[in-house]
Amino acid sequence: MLVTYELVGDLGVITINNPPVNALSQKVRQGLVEAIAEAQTDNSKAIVLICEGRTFAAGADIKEFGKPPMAPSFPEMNEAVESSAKPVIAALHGTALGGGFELALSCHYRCALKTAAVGLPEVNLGILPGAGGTQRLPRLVGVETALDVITSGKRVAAPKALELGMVDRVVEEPLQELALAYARSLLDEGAPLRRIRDLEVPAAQGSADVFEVWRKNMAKRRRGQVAPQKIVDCVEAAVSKPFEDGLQFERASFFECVGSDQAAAMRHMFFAERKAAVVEGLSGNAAVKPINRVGIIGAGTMGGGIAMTFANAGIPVTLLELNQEALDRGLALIAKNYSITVSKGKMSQEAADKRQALITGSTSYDSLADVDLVIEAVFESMDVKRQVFGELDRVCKPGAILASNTSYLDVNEIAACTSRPQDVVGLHFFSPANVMRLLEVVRADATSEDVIATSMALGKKIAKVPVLARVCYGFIGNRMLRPYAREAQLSMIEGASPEQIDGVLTRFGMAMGPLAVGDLAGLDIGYKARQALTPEQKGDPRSYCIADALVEMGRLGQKSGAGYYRYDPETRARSSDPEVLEVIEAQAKAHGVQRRTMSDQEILDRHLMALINEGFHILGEGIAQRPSDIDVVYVNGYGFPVFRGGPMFTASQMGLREVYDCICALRDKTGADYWQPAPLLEQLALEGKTLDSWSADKR
Ligand code: T1G
Repeated sequence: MLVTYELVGDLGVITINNPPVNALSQKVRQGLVEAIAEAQTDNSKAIVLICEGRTFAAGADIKEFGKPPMAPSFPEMNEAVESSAKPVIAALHGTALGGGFELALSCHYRCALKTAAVGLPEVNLGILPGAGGTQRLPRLVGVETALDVITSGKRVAAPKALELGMVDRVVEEPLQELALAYARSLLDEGAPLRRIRDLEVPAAQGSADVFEVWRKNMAKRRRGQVAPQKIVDCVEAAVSKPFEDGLQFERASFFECVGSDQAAAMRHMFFAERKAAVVEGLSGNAAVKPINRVGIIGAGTMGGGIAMTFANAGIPVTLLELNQEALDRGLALIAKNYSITVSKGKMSQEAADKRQALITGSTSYDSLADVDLVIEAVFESMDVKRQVFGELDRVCKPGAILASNTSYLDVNEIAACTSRPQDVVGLHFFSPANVMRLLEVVRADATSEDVIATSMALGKKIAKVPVLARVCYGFIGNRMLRPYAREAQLSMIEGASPEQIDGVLTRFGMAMGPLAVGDLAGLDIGYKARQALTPEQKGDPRSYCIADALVEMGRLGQKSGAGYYRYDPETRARSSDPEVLEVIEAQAKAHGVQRRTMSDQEILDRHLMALINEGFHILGEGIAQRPSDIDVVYVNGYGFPVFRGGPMFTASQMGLREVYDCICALRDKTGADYWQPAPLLEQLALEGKTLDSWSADKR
């Protein structure tokens, strides 16, 4: 029974029990409508609506999307609840999200456990609340708060929700008992049957201007996404239309979104992120080791960010540097980062102090003797890493996990520097490490199953999205970045400007264009890395000569005020620089390249196909476990637009045959070896197969 109804004294209790997250599937909606009807007929005076298991309803059953709507619909269910002649009181625990919170909004009162959170995260699925959320929430909390909550999709903790009016009471455990007591007190007070649909939207805030401001705000913060704009339209309708009309407007907007490509892509990402945590082929007895204390070597930007990540998750850290001065600098940087967060009002001083106190500095390896995990974040040089891992092997207790944050180096070689290669793993964080969600977990040949299982579980615990990779140059993300960066360089020398290239890719939805990213990271980094390579490893000189020339002119990117662009020293505002065009033209001449007009479509094809083709190499070689893992890496670590679902999803949407033909055309046009289609792509395209069918066959 997914929904049950019982009488407790003179109060009715409706209980939903649909594990794991009480999603409101058709059967649950049906059960709920029947239970409400039954409660009207007995001598109950009020009805408490509660859920079993770990959470109140987490929303619609996402697996039902894309199927024909099944009655009763969400609006019908909510209408039944709101129209109840007896007061219905929602009792919330865990997370009341999406359709779950909209159901709670259809109840007459809401109480919540102190630890609960509420929210309308539909925007993260490329859709909008389709069960009255955009109409009821503004009536309850006003336009501004409603817009903030719905367009951000954020979870609002119960105490804050109480402050905002999203819930009426915060209670302690046991929830059911206290919810019944709350229901009784409402009856005793003679509290009215408060139907949100009958409330007026608080007027003062509903000026036309507010909506314009939010539309512009969304165009920036959620660039390229359709749903956030429609959310603003719907909230505006809550002000301008009667409730029933607003509800219909919301419903129509919801259906426009739910069938869209953007929603399909974002749904794909939702499940992809969850699937990424699953390690294929682990034997049943892989054990997750407890990680109670972590050592981090290197207090630079990366090490400091990683230290904050653990402190934020409540795990104590020993931060190691070679000398006191470097350590002090690192600790001061962490303190500064926390104080900025506090000054923005995003964290209390108390919380910041607590986190900072979890980070202890040290200049001696011996202080790592009893940590459960060490992460090395020192300079990218095999010689340096060799030395560090030799030391770790000497001081760390048996069974400690020894991890490297390397972005490119061979983790097998690092593991071989120790007497315990089974305990060595790559944990590749992305900068700034306390902000970026992606974590590449790199398993070397000898890495034990326990260490893999522990790393993946730990990733989740520290609020990252862990993705498993095997060893190769650059793992998943940085390996794909190389051909992408190559195309940016070649497009320039062949005729495009940095502005055109970055413009095409940001219009596609990338967070930044490749050349602006280069300026941000610093052009000297790639330059230095190239110095260590043989001409053969460096590849076609046309793919780096412009970058080299700029660095040799002292144009290192943002930090020197100029790179592919010029930067205002005060505001960092970016502008075009005719000098760069001269450099490009000189390099083209020197390399015998005739520059030409390049279409935006060609630029897009070349960058996108470079990513996709490398993705197929990575899949075919078994570096990534599954196509969707590559999407998770690219969306969470490299600014690929979430509403396109990642490079592999984009390839699937285009059709593999079309992708293959596009890559073959690039090969035939350029004669370049690297445009040879990846064997796996070729095989699937020619056999008319899809990535989904390939994944299914593999299982
Ligand atoms: N539908 C179907 N399956 C879901 C689901 C859902 N809404 N939510 C979670 N799952 C599955 C998930 O795939 C996983 O499966 C398992 O449950 C546990 O999830 C009308 C249209 C609730 C905070 O966006 O945010 O309502 O991998 O690993 O870390 O306007 O799940 O075990 O097979 O994430 O404890 C809006 C989405 C829907 C909430 C729990 N709701 N869920 O986190 O577990 S749209 C959401 C979450 C909607 C209305 C609209 C989280 C969670 P498996 P988990 P968790």
